[in-house]
Amino acid sequence: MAIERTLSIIKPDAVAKNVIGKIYDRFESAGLKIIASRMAHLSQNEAEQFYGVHKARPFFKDLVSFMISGPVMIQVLEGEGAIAKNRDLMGATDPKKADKGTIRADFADSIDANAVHGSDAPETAAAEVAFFFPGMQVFTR
Ligand code: RTP
Ligand code: MG
Repeated sequence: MAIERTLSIIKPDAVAKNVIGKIYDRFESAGLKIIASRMAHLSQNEAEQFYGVHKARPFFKDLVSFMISGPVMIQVLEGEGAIAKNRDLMGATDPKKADKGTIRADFADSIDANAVHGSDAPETAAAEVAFFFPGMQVFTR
């Protein structure tokens, strides 16, 4: 399988719970490398742009308010099949439906406060990485 990059966000609920390190350990233990990262408190405009694909959905307003409710940790993960691997580690959108041992099953409280975001396809991964890390510097090892 090809080496891919994907965009991951640790959402405000998980940052508030002080589990950034525990979530990073899930990525690293699965063979994904953190090749860029930064903490940010998103503006409403940034959150609306980032989740623009959901603009017409009934949950859009709540999603944006939640994403700007506190700081987030944003990272680029790299590894074999990184996009699908990260989605597997995350678990289902609704933590009640997420498989045991996934990040959302273990750290998320609700479908809104669901701990992590992960890109869902190669096209969205490329766009989302460029959105948060324009002109990204990569540190190989
Ligand atoms: P994400 O984009 O954050 O990684 O989540 P996802 O792919 O698993 O889910 P997606 O369909 O992209 O939805 C984005 C976020 O919107 C909220 N949502 N609420 N009430 C609802 O039916 C509903 N559906 C989605 C979730 O917080 C989800 O993470
Ligand atoms: Mg999504």
